[in-house]
Amino acid sequence: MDQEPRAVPEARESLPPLTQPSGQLDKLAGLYRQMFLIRRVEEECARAYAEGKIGGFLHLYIGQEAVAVGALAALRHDDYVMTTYRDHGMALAKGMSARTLMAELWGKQTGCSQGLGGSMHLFDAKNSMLGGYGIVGGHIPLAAGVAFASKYRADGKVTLCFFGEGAVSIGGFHEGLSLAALWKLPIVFICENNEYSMGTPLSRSMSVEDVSMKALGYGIDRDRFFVDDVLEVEKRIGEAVQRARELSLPTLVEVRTYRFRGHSMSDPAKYRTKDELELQKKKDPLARARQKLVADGYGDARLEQMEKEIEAEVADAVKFADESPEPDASILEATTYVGPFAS
Ligand SMILES: Cc1ncc(C[n+]2csc(CCOP(=O)(O)OP(=O)(O)O)c2C)c(N)n1
Repeated sequence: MDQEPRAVPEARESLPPLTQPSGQLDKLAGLYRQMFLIRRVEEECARAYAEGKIGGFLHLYIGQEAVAVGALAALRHDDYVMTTYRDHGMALAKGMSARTLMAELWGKQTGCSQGLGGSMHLFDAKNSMLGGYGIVGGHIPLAAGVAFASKYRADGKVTLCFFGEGAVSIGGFHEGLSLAALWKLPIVFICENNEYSMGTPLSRSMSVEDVSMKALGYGIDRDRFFVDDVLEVEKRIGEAVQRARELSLPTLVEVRTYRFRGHSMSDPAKYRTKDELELQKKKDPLARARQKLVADGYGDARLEQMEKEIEAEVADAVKFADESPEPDASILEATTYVGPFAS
C-alpha cells in the first residue's frame, strides 16, 4: 500500500501548454457546461435569497464546482454520493434538474422533497444522490454504512463521501474511516479543504496542515492535490474510485479548493482579505476550463451558444420555481407519521 501522498503541486499561475485531443476537448466542454450551470444556478439562488424567495440557510458552492463535476465524472450513474449542506453543485452534477433543485429551495411542491427538505438536504434517490447533511461530519459513518451495504450485496457500487476540513476533527470522521478501513469498504472520502470552516482557518483547528495524513492512522491510501483543472480532478478521483471498485479499498483524498462567497449568505467573510479573494479568483477552475477550451480551438461561438442555452435553462428553472404551488398542508401528516395517518 502506497503511504506516500503525491507531491502537492503549487497552484499554477498560468495554464500549461494545451494539446487536448478532440475527444478530451468535447469531454472538457461537457464538464465546463456542468460547472457553468452550477455557477449560474447558484448566482440566481443568491439573488432569490436576497429577494426572500428562499428561507433558512443558503451555503453556496461557488468556486468549488470543479470538485463535484470532476469527481462525479469518474463515477457510474448508480454509484452513491453523500455530502454536506453545501450540496447544490453535487445534486446538479449527479443529475438533478435545475428546475427540481430550485423548486426545492423555493419550498415548492415540485422540489425533490416536495419543498420540505430545502437547501441543505437535497435528496435524489433515482440519481443515487443520498443527501446533503447539516450536521458536520454526521454523514461520514452513514456513508461507510452505504458502502458496507454495497459490499454485502456485492452490487459493485462505489460511494463518494464529501465533507469539509472542519469535519476532520469530528468523531464521526474517525468512526467512518476506522470501519471503512477495517471492513475494506468501497468508498472514497473526499475532504474539500476550502481553507475555512465558517471563519476558522485549518491552522486554528488542527495540529497538522496535511489532512490526508489522517489516512495513515487507519492504514488506507491517500491523495492530495490542488483543484485547478477539472480533468485532473476526474483522473485523480478516478484512481481512488477504481481502487474502491476493483479492490474494495477505501481512500482519503484531500482536495485543496476555495469558496468565493461567505460560509453562508449571512457571512460577510471579514476573516479574509480582499487581496486573498482576488488572488484565488484568478485561479478559478471554471475560468481556466473556458480558457483551455478557447485556446484549444473549441470555438468562442460554440461556447457562447452553450452559455446562452444554460442562461435559458436557469431562467426557465427560476420561472418554474416561482410559479410552482406551495406544498399542500396535508402532506405534513403523511411525511411525519407512519400508520393510519399516512396516505
Ligand atoms: C456537529 C456540528 N457542529 C457545528 C455545526 C455548525 N457548523 C455548520 S457549518 C460549520 C463549518 C464546517 O466547515 P467545513 O467542514 O470546513 O465545511 P465548509 O463549510 O467549509 O464547506 C459549522 C461549525 C454543525 N452544523 N454541526
